[in-house]
Amino acid sequence: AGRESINTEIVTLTRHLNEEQTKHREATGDFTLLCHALQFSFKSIAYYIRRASLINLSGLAGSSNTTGDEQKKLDVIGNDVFLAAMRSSGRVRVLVSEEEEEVVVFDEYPHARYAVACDPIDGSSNLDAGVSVGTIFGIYRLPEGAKGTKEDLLLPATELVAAGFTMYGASTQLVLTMKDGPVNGFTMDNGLGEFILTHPNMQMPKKRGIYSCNEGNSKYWEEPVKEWCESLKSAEKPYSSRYIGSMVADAYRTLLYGGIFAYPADKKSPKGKLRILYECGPMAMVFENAGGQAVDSKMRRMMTVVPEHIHDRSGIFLGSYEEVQKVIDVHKKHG
Ligand code: AHM
Ligand code: MG
Repeated sequence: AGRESINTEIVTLTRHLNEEQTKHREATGDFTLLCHALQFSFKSIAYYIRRASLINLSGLAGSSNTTGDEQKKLDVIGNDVFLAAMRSSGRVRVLVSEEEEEVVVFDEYPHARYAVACDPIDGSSNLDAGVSVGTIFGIYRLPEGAKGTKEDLLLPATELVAAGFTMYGASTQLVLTMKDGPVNGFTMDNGLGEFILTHPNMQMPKKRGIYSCNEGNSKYWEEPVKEWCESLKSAEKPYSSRYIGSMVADAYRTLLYGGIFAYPADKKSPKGKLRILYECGPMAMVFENAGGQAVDSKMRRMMTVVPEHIHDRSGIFLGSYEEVQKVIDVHKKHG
């Protein structure tokens, strides 16, 4: 009696990764090491995001800018942190970042076996308002003899060995999935400094009346998209509309509650807005592995779409299986 009930059998991300590694007898530990470096970059970015609002709002802690240097924007910090972590892991050969025009090649590690695509801080236009932002990432295993060029990354998401995202919100949430594996959700415990497995084997609801898109673009939408959206609003029980404008936050809510997130290609942006390699592809893998669907504006399975260039964009619909099916059905009807 009088004993506090403290759970001492928690599964940290580190433990989870170790357990995964021992399941695969052929595993060399390279992938696990890469994930540890990823984990560190998420912790750092979370930390800098928290600190940045202090520095900017009240000029506290480390803001002394006597040299007149402009404070490094968080986008740049996020990118630098991510790149440094990936480089120092020694396991990454090539990397694509939203913040880098060209592919980044780590020539100091010619035998590294992985390629990484990422958006270090997605939704950064929301940062000053304290709205959640996130990091999206996808990891590919390089084939034997890969030369370490951008071609190594011009792959469909079906080739991903792992993908996921971290959301920097009221708490920091990490969602991680491996090829054909379950989707696991971790919550950062700031006291312990560890990601704790809080959402094992995430399965999203098959349907839910919530839609999430920038309806301000609707005048540019193609006919099937307009019809689909109208049908949600005129349903017997009309859908709720939720749009944060930060993909990771909108996607995380959709994953938990169900519904659909859409950023269609339209007459103004015929190729869509979101990027295939580090926004659409990894998200599609997470959603499919959680029992949902993801398609592009041509109603192709998102995971099969191959980018021609590293920063190529695509329209996307992702969410609960039945909600995405509705979009597909309306498009079929239009032929
Ligand atoms: P970014 O990579 O420049 O941050 O843009 C991507 C963001 C997504 O997070 C979000 O889904 C979308 O842009 C919102 O776009 P819009 O403001 O056009 O609705
Ligand atoms: Mg982005």
